[in-house]
Amino acid sequence: MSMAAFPALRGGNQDIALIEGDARHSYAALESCVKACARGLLNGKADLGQERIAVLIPAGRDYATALHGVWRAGGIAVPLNVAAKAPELEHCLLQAGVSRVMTSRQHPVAIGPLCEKLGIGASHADDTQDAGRQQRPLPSVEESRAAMIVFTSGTTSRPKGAVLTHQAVRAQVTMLVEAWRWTRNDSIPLFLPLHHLHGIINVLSCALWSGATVHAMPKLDAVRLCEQIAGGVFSVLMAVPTVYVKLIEHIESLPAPQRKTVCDGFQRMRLNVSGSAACPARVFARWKELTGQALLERYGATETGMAISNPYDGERRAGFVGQPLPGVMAQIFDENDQPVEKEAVPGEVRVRGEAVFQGYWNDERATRNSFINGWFRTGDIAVVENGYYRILGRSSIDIIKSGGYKVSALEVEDALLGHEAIREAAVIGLPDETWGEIVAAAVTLKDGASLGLDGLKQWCAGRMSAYKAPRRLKVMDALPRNAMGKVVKAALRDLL
Ligand code: MLC
Ligand code: AMP
Repeated sequence: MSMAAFPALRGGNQDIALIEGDARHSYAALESCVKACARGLLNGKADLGQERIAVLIPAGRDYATALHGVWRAGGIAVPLNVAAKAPELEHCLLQAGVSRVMTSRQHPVAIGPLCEKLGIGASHADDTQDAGRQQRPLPSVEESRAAMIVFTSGTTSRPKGAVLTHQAVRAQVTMLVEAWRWTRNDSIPLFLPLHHLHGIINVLSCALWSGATVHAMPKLDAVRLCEQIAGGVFSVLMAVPTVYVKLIEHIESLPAPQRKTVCDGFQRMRLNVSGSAACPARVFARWKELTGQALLERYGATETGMAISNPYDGERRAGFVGQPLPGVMAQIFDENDQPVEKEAVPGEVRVRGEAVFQGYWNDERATRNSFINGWFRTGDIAVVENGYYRILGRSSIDIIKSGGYKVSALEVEDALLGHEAIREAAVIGLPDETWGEIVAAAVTLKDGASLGLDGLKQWCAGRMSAYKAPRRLKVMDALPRNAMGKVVKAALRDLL
């Protein structure tokens, strides 16, 4: 299909698109920043021609400016984790062949030395205003072109870049806007990171497509969020289960009158959504008891966008993720790659449709392995019961979900082997009430070496994002191995 990339900022000129601290940015102001940014990036060129531009900016006007600026100029945006450590950023920058990193003067991220080392340019999203004065036309970008590379961990050690076209982005956004009834009257807090689809698509892009208002927050602050919700500031909340656990803890700690005001505030909202990891039935039940809200749980992945959802109207079932969203084809397959038509028979969830990604950037082999007969293999095992999907788990023990973040056990193991005291390392996820799973490591040490959890945490701090660092450590004489010499991770779970 050849169509121009969607405009995406669809609020009335004077409507407020983004609130950031005391600053309120109208749609008209954001639109002019985006155009200026795009012209600055082009700097006289007609089209960026799929140049990869990293966006390393926390939530706020500069992030939206950079993302849309890159799109309008014909580039591919590569949103990166502002809290990532240098080795992680280096991997993504090199893997995606990034030519320039956009940062924000207001929220600087120390990327200078790394850019210098890699010979990559850096510019501020709000620095391009002068170049932007020339009123050159912006390119017409076909929908079939790539819009974004989003890095995601998998069963390979280092994260892979999933390529999403403008068509896929539009399909993901319009599907959710319709399914969850977004309108310009909506108002949503944004505290999730903006290098994953949950923050980028479900919160920011759906809101801006609908002409709604996004309140950008530097991080989750349960106290402040609950105060604002008591004050009726928001109509919609989208979060990972860990956030609901943290909100429940906070609400339960409040004195009765204050607790009632906060719970009444949540009750008045039109929608509370949970996703990115399994929402435990007890969290669903407690949230309903406290706030009267039946959490709408949905299921998705970086490669597919949101795929399966409980209904807006109708029964939202605890422990279930609902039914395929409009436009999404989802199907359970058995080990022989045959579709499972019967209820209650488990198999792998596979997804196809307009919203699904194109492939992994520069990784044909991984792309080939992740599709079968046009279906994307999610690696998640599910059953359908009474018409609703229920996710049972993952086919690989090497994928951990912690606080909604996907962590590759192999990536953490590779990193740990760089520690001078560690001879062997095996990493697994352990169940945890707050985080869903936490990262745990079993290691053997080199002769005469010693290692404690605090020392390991300190060592990890400069080398990997906090959510990947092991929270449990077991030093062993030998790792449990099978006859083939492979570590038996299932056995490790019991030992840890
Ligand atoms: C942080 N900590 C963790 C942790 N993350 N501990 C265990 N497991 C983790 N995953 C530790 C920190 O090191 C710190 O410890 C303490 O917890 C508080 O950290 P924090 O960063 O201040 O936590 P907080 O701000 O409360 O963040 C919690 C959170 C965050 C849930 C908001 O984890 C988050 O934004 N998760 C969302 C990830 C996401 O968007 N995933 C979507 C992927 S897309 P100490 O010792 O220093 O105090 C996808 C598709 C789909 O999955 O379906 O959506
Ligand atoms: P990511 O690669 O970070 O996009 O994570 C995608 C993965 O998150 C999926 O493959 C699932 O394993 C998991 N996931 C997302 N939503 C849910 C959910 N509602 N219940 C269980 N798992 C989920």
